Amino acid sequence: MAGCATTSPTTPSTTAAATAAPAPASASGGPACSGSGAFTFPDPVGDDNGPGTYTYPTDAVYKPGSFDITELQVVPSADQVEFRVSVNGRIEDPWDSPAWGGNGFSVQMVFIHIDTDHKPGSGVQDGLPGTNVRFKAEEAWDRAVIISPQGAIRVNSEIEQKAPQWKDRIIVPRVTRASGRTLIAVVDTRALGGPPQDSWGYQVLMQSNEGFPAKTDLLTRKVNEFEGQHRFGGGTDYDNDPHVIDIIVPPGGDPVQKQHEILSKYNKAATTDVKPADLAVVPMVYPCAK
Ligand SMILES: [Ca+2]
Ligand SMILES: [Ca+2]
Ligand SMILES: [Ca+2]
Repeated sequence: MAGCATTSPTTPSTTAAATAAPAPASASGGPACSGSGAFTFPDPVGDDNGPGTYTYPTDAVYKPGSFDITELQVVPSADQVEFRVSVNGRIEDPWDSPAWGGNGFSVQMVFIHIDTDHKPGSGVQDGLPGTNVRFKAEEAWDRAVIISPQGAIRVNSEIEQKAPQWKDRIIVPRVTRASGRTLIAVVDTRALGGPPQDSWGYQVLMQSNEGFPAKTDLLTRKVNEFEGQHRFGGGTDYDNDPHVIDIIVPPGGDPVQKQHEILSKYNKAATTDVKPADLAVVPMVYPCAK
């Protein structure tokens, strides 16, 4: 059942023989697709500032590059899919995640929203709680994978409290771990409703793991007007600004400029009773669609 994955004590069965070799990003800097839904999609370095203004929290654990997506890889094999999100810095565990049943890292958290049918009105337009973004009707997400350092019991409890209406769409990976600069989630293919297709769309929302989130936020860290010890800065003190630090954008044009434009389009005047229409609309990226 999609919402109730438990952490497996075994290591992921991802041997070179069992896993399709991911293609490297293409020389042009665009997506590299190797068929059967496998791909590598690049994101530039240095755009870990949301709409262009966001700054990291001041505490020393938030090291430069920690929230800067450099690449998304989707690697399908027989009965599971690996989602690999790389950042521009070695992933560390300053909060000692084993002490709280965690997954070997501390400050990052990623929500991967996936559009599996590209049909208007099919899926969910709201981003996961705490992201303050939404999707177009024709790009509504059908599955979301949470890559959190928190253990599966905690993540499932948060989903139950904050997004129960989507719990069958939200996937807590069978295994979540970090290796070098890469966050890795291993998901059962059946939790995705079937193997990844070249027609699928993805959006990677980079967030930060907040162990003490607000009651409307699914383990997300807030962005305020001014940065604080554990708050991002450069946004607003309300829930109208996108609470995402880096995203991926469709190929073509300057990806940094594109991201800044996308994440700047929200209603700054909406400070109370924020409506979906006030929020920034983030695009799905269809790396291998024909
Ligand atoms: Ca980036
Ligand atoms: Ca959809
Ligand atoms: Ca980006």
